[in-house]
Amino acid sequence: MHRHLQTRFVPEAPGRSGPNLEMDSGRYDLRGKRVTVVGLARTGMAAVRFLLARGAQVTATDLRTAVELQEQVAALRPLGVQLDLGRHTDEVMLSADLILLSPGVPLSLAPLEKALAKGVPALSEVELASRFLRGRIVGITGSNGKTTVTTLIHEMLAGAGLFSQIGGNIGTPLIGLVETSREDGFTVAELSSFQLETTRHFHAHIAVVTNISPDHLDRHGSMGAYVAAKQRILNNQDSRDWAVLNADSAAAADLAALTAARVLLFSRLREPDEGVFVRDGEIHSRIGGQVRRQMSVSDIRLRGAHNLENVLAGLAAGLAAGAGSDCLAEAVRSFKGVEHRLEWVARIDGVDYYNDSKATNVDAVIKALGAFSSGIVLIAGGKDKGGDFAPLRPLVEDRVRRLIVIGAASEKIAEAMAGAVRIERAADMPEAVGRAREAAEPGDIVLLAPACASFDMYENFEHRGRVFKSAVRAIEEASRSGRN
Ligand code: UMA
Repeated sequence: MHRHLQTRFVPEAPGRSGPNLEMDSGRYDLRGKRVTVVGLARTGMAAVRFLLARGAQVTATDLRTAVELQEQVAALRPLGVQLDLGRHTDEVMLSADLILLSPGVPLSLAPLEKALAKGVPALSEVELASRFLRGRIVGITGSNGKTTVTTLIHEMLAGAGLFSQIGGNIGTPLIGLVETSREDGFTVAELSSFQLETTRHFHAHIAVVTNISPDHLDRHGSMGAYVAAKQRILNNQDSRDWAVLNADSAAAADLAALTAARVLLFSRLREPDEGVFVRDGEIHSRIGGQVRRQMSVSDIRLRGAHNLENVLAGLAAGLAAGAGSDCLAEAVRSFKGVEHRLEWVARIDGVDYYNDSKATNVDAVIKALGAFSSGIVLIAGGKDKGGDFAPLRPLVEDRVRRLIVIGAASEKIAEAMAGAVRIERAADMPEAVGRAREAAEPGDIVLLAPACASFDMYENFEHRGRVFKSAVRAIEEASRSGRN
């Protein structure tokens, strides 16, 4: 028997008098309904467009002013959208038939609390989207690894010849994927606790929980409330569905008791009764009691134990979706990870190049260095965030062959690492990559892991990562054409 999971929030008051939102064959009938959209960034803009196309009367409100939201105002005014900017009033919430929340908007807003108390329904855009999306939803939540697992599952399904589209917290609001969704296809959705907090009918045909550890406690107030939001991903599942849970994360594995779906556990450390696991360096599945070898751990290009877990999660979801083992193994072999997160770029003359431009702090660089045993040529530096580089020293001493520093923090890093490793200075990224190439020996790793922000030399970490990759590609080209 399926148990509805409780949180402190009841998104739609039962028995509320007033317009019925659920007339259109289980979907919300939005024609003529007064809908207030809260937040006008990516989610809000996509939601407004969706609501207008379905005949709703839309009001949009945002704490930012009309001056700050010039582009949005210019786009929405001609469409007849009422705008209430620079504040959130009681009126705009209380007069609505439905309130649609952007994920970044907390439920604790005073006017919103008043409206909820009066029984005005408030939903996340993910809830609304899920009522209209055609086909099956693969929902991925968790504290870490969501983006990697979401991307991998999407690539697995597409590689198996299935129709798959990707969105959610990863950046594309789900509401914008309704039009392109297909009855015979999948929508692979990264879901944050913010997006899940106000779901009601949301139904994941395959739900994945990568792991659960403390996060976003400022918004949710307590670990209990955070977990309660995450576990809503299992609501409304039935015995035809699948829940993919991490056996090595107690808080995630405990959720098995809360779903009516078939459970697949994944584990690096043990062999679950049903699920995906590692035995002697080989990844196996056991589904319906049948053990099957799927691929080797060495097929995974991504480094680090956390990435092995991510692959196990993706594989379990891929099997649940019905993709063939060969296609899944091929997708893992060619999966380079998410851009700028320990992303494999190329192998040139036996040296592997990795882009970890997202490693903007010392902790992230410790993780990156931990993913390789030795022979690392490290490119670091950029805009110093005021942190202490000293914690890097033991790993640098142990694993780094040469350190190449760039950007404003060059001298501070060089000082902190003096005597631990040979250090060189480079004026820009192409020079740093060139020096790294000279220093690296076959079997080595060239790693961009800056431990700094990028704003001294680049627009953002993505820009820095792209500059690194194009410098690597230039070397690759030159090497191929024999010029080097
Ligand atoms: N706003 C208000 N009132 C408030 C709070 C915010 O009006 O009380 C307004 C802001 O002024 C702004 C707008 O709301 O104009 C911002 O809304 P938003 O923060 O929901 O931003 P979106 O661009 O719609 O992005 C959201 C997700 N953002 C958050 O969850 C904070 C994006 O996740 C997501 O990619 C996108 O929807 C599409 O689904 C980002 C994120 O940081 C990447 N997620 C967190 C994380 O990964 O840790 C959860």
